[in-house]
Amino acid sequence: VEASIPEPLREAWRKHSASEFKTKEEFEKELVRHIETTLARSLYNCDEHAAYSGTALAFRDRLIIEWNRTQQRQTLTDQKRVYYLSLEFLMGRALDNAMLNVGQKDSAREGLKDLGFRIEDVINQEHDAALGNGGLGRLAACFLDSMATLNYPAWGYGLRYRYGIFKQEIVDGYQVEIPDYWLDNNPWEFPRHEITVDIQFYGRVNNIQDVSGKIVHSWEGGEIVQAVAYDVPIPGFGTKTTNNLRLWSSKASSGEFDFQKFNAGDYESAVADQQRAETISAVLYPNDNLERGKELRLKQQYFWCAASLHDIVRRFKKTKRAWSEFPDQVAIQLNDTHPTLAIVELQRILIDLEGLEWDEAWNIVTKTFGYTNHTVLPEALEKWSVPLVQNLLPRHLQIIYDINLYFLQSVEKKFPNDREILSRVSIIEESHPKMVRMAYLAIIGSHKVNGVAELHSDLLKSTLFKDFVAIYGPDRFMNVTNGVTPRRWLHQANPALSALIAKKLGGHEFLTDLTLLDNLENFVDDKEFRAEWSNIKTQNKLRLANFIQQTTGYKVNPTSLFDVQVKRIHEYKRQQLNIFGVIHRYLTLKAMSAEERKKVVPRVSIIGGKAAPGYWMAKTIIHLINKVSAVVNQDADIGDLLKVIFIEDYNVSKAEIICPASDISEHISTAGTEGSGTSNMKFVMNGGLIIGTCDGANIEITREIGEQNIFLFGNLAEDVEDLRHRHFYGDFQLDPHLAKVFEAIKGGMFGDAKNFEALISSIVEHGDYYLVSDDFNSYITTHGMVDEAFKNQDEWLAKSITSVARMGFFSTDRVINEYADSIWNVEPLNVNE
Ligand code: GPU
Repeated sequence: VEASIPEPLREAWRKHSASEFKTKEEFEKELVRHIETTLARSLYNCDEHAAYSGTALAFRDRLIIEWNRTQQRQTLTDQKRVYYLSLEFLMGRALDNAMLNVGQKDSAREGLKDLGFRIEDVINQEHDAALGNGGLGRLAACFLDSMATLNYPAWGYGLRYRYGIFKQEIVDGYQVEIPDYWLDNNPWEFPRHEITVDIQFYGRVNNIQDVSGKIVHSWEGGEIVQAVAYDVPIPGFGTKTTNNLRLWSSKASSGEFDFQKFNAGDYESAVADQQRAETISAVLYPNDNLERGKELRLKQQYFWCAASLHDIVRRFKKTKRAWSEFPDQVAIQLNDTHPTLAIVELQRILIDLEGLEWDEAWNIVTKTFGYTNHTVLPEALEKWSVPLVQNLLPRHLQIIYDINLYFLQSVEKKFPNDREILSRVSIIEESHPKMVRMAYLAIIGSHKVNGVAELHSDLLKSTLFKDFVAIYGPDRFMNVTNGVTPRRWLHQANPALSALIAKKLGGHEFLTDLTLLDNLENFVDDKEFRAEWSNIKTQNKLRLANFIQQTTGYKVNPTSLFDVQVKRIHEYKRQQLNIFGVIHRYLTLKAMSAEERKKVVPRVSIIGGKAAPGYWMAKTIIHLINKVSAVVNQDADIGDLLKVIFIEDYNVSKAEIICPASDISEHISTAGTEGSGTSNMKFVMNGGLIIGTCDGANIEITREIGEQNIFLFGNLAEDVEDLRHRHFYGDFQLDPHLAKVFEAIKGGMFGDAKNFEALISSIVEHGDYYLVSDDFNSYITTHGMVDEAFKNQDEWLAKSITSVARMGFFSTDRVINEYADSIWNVEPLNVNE
């Protein structure tokens, strides 16, 4: 409903229109006002959490003022918008980011000090917004930051889960999952109870012939669930743009259905219906790189796609343009196949509700969508069983069949003598039950398909999507290598390094043009600069050491080499390789003489990450890490030479402490399995070196920073298939060093050996799918080179500075500009007019 105030009455509005604080004084006034009124507290009962809430509310006011202006500006200029559809947005904390992006952190620091608080303690009160599993969700969050910073008119669309990713606790070495209820007094969201969409499920399709003889499809019956919008403001860095992230929450439709039941005295069943509706947005599925085909997940996907598309179409229709202009106004990016139903839903809207012809509609659809693939792992590729889709979304299944029919007809025309290709590329897999292959549907319904790093995009073209390259030609497939936002991952996480760089480069411009970092190379030999650089790393390691002591009780020596692997626990990411390497190091140390030990570089191995609750092998790996930690850390004979730390409940805010503190970090996936990886970029940007395989973006990082600045090891992607094949036919030799590690485990050195039998037999008996044994020797040898290199601190420092200087490519600003140019065809808005 439009409720615009007529021009003659706008004077009073203009006079009293909200304005943003610009000084410490004004901030204090806002803060005290919020604490005393909004929060109903006072100076007699204002704890740190109330100080956090008040500060957040003061900044939220600022954001919403800019948010309003941005939306107004974008409506007036009426140009093409981008919609980023993602089931995950791993945002982390918002307050520090808001302070830095609007450029008022100093006002806040001083203001809070005046009122009796330390800004760091206040910031630490915030609960992470953890609506994601890992890299895919964090990438979406970095994209939002870059899109706002670059002034693109862009919206994120997601689900407002009541429970984000679970909180991980370690009990007796085992992972235990605790629900993450995070919504209580979350100041960063604005409920829009007036923005709702009714979403239909189940029911049946009636095919009716209209007067002209045309068949009209009408989807009837079933149940209705209501989607309610919650908006989260996304401030750009150093710009007026504040974009919107719209998250949908499910609730029972207020339709007559409930009332009838209620009036009939069936109160309990009315309440049960309500709860069933609310279940849709209740919980984030905690799987990373794994799809399990659960009906509720499909419901989530349709609920979110349908609500978002309805919103987008509603906005488009307000402009009164012809449908043919839709792709000139709207670009929709699919973050993996999770939102693929949006393709079908738009086609349904256009033909069933708006009366367009099939071809005209399909032309609009394919011009509108772009699809990003994030993995080649078969277990992560979504397939939905046909009976499931038939039951939940009967009309959509018909449309999918029609899309498939027309597609296969065109393939047949192109390859008339190839019968095989039709079954290979069919959207419907002819299995029992039949399955809908979502990636194929996403390719067919989009005009561009991209992978997330060069190797990954090449693998897509040469393996998974090979037939589609033959069908559509190579132009539909492209690469856009991932990045990270330097605002959060350098400026916010490592303020000292950001300040030092700014001092050297004469300002903070590098934060919005990261390629400017290359000027740092001029100072690699600058003595004072090097000393400051090294000192900052030491301070960051101290901060992490303190954190480790507070959270684990273990004392680690900050002069040791800090070796970090933090990411989701997965066999393909090979935390097992890491911990076997640690055990090998421990055994080696134990066998050394006192003289030999004097030459050893002391090391702290830090590992963190969550395992999917149903991923038993990943949980076994966590268990082993914790058992090794317990044995090694209490071994007085070894002392500081080796410490093993498992970081509990790894999340975005912990990553902000960990990334700046690493000397070396591990990105050691089996070659050809990691889409891109993005923590590799965060670590190098913070002056850490990396050890890694030739996989994902490691390859491009190497190309940028130079081979001499990275520790690469292991088999290449092109050799993996052959090695697996050979193992399968019994050609497998356990690496002798690894054999010793297994002997130690089997001998009970880390508790009951039975606990780890399956982990060992997956390698020794079952073909070593992830090539842990094949890469083991290369891995430990390369770690030996890391130790040697660390002894020469001068050279290490040069590598660190040079690497940071060459990381300009890995900003999500570059990534977003590439998407905008080659997929979305959108321009940034001029915000200075
Ligand atoms: N990724 Br599929 C996830 O985090 N979760 C998933 O379910 C899938 C992919 C990751 C890739 O594993 C990682 O290599 C990549 O850097 C990231 O997406 C962002 O593209």
